[in-house]
Amino acid sequence: MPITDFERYPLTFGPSPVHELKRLSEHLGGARVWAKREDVNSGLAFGGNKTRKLEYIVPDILDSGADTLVSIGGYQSNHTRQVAAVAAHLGLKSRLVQERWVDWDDPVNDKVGNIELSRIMGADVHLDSAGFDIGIRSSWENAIAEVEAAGGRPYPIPAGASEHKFGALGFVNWAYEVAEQEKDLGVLFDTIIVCTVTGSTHAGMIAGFAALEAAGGPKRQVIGIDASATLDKTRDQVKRIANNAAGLIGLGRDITDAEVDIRSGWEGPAYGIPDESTINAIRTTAELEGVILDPVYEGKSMAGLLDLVGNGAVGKDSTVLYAHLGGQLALNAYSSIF
Ligand code: 5PA
Repeated sequence: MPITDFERYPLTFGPSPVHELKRLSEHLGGARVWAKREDVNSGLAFGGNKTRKLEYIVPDILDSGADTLVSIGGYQSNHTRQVAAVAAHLGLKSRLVQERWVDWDDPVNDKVGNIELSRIMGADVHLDSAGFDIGIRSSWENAIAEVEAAGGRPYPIPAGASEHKFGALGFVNWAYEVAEQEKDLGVLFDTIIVCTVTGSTHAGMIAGFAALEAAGGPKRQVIGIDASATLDKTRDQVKRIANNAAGLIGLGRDITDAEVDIRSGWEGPAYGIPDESTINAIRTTAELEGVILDPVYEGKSMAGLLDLVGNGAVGKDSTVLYAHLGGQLALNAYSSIF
């Protein structure tokens, strides 16, 4: 059924802002670069891409009669912070598994930023020493079982809300929102650049833009920049989720391998660890635009954008939309870099 027929529980302010990055575009001497800002999309604990995904999951949460949201991420997970905020907003509890996804020795890594806010919002935060993996984890399954054993009614939300049946719908709708905003602004974004890790953000965009194209819309390239450093796993997951979303919205065909365009080279040495290109992208965007990016996700996708536009892989006559998905709170655990 069409995306407009899926129930959506409002958690965001409405369409997220779109604006041009004029000084950055001048600096690159070519493509016009714009940003669409999920980092300022909501008043719930600074929002971000998961808040948008959760809008399509909350109706199912409320129908289920659950009293506790159970989710998982790294110590500095943006996702679990947004789950904690949505739980507070709905009057539910949250139980969060925070694994040591990043081998990062900052002494406040498990204390400040995202995890601090989750604790402030009353989440039941459990640290776990397991390393990074975007798949389904036993620690998360155990947490669900523990909530049940204690007489609670858990609602499971997987990492990044990605492997959830409705996980990609928020970004299917994002594509439709872009198409509306283009009309108002009189621009056409031929290239979208998005950071990809657990996959449902990118997957939703792929399915959404494919449906728009099938309805007579323009052809665009949606380029994912890998920040997982486990590219094959992320690519499989994006394809699977995009196909699921395509089925839900009645695209009527499978998503092709060519549509799952995920580029690597900017993921750094590991998930959560920035390299020189990440730090350069963060500084460049901050100094030229006053726009803040994080070292785990958006700094990496911006590093990809700067190189792809800079080396002509994305043409100088392109109009590029950079999806800013949030994540700045993690900067609190990376002060040593700056
Ligand atoms: C995240 C994810 P996907 O996981 O949907 O691919 O999105 C990648 C992404 N930008 C991009 C920001 C700011 C993000 O937070 N974050 C995860 C988290 O636990 O916070 C799911 C990994």
